[in-house]
Amino acid sequence: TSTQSATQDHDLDGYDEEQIRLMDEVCIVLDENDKPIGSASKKICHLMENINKGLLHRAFSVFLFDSQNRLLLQQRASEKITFPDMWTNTCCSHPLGVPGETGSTLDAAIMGVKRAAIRKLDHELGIKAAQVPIEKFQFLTRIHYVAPSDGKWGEHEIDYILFIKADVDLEPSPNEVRDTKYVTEDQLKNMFKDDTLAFTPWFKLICESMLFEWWEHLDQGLDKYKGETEIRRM
Ligand code: DMA
Ligand code: MN
Repeated sequence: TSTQSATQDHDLDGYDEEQIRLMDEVCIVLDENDKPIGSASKKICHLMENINKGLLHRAFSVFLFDSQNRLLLQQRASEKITFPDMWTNTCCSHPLGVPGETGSTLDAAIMGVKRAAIRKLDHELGIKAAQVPIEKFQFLTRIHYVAPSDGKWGEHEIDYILFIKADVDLEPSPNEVRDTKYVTEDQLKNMFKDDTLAFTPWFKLICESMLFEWWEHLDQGLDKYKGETEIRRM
């Protein structure tokens, strides 16, 4: 039940202990216009039975490019409760319901997700904050999407898309990340043709819509695309 700590919870039997512990993180619950209306545990937010009733939370997706404009991908660890073993963008997670990471105005929310991104790039990939300074992140847009994972678990998020260009040192956490890979646009397009590989639904949505156009404009600056205020419904 909702009053129970995730570590004592039946829904989570058999999963990795660290991933179970992280299900107690506090996510920001939103209305359809991205206004914070409360908070709920990561576990509550990712159960399809709650998502089917409309429960929506805030998230972010980082796309990190190296100095050669290659995109860093990660393959999610087998231990992940949602979307295990799938290839995806550099790093995804949730800003927490704490003062520095929440925000009601769009500007404050963008600052909040950038702080959360720095926290999770270190936690998942071992990238130190000094290599990803907050002013280097560029906010592109917000994507509202829903995606079931395995029937019981899934996602329903307003996802802030962040780009950053930085050369970084990696030290992935094994129970978060199974593998990493830098790809060019052509290499990523070829990965999509390989049906032994699985991709997360949000990464596919972003690839099928804006990613390649944004990617091609990395060096002209993203001014034309940055800071979109409309939420894209996908
Ligand atoms: C959640 O990512 C965010 C998006 C955009 C799907 P996640 O499942 O990797 O979150 P966490 O790393 O916190 O488990
Ligand atoms: Mn989520």
